[in-house]
Amino acid sequence: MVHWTDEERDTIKTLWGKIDAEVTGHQALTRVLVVYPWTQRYFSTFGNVSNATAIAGNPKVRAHGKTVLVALGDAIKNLDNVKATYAKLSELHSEKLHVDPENFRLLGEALIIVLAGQFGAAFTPAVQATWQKLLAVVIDALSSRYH
Ligand code: HEG
Repeated sequence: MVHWTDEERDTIKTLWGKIDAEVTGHQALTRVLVVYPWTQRYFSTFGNVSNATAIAGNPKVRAHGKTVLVALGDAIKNLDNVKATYAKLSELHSEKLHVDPENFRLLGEALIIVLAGQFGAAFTPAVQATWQKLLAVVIDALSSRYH
């Protein structure tokens, strides 16, 4: 089981308290779709996601970015139990949505870049390290029901 120090818990919760789920989720998902264009195929029901301008202005991308960040908040509320928290969500991505789990890693990297941009110097190497650990745990949990 993952061990979290008090400092790590504090680092995660402090930054989370400053994050706007809609803005940050939208920015992160937009980056995934623009930087890794093959991911666009998962969102064929979202209308036009074929170029950077369309993606940035697509209300479904915005709404889904928020959904993803709200789900990240569920992990943050359940740091000692992320795998169980995400069991159903992992099953959904595996069995219904057929999302290649490599894409979870891409979203994590996009989110780190967005947070670095938003928080600048406050997103220190130590803060980044803790958030990378959080995302590794999230990615592992979301990948757990793939077989
Ligand atoms: Mg996924 C649906 C969370 C990465 C593609 N994603 C969802 C839903 C949640 C979620 C909460 C709604 C589930 C429901 O309707 O019950 N997604 C989630 C997290 C992460 C993630 C927490 C990573 C941290 N998702 C992800 C990635 C892709 C993807 C990287 C594809 C590149 N998700 C995806 C699609 C749907 C969801 C296609 C269905 C969207 C829809 O039809 O509205």
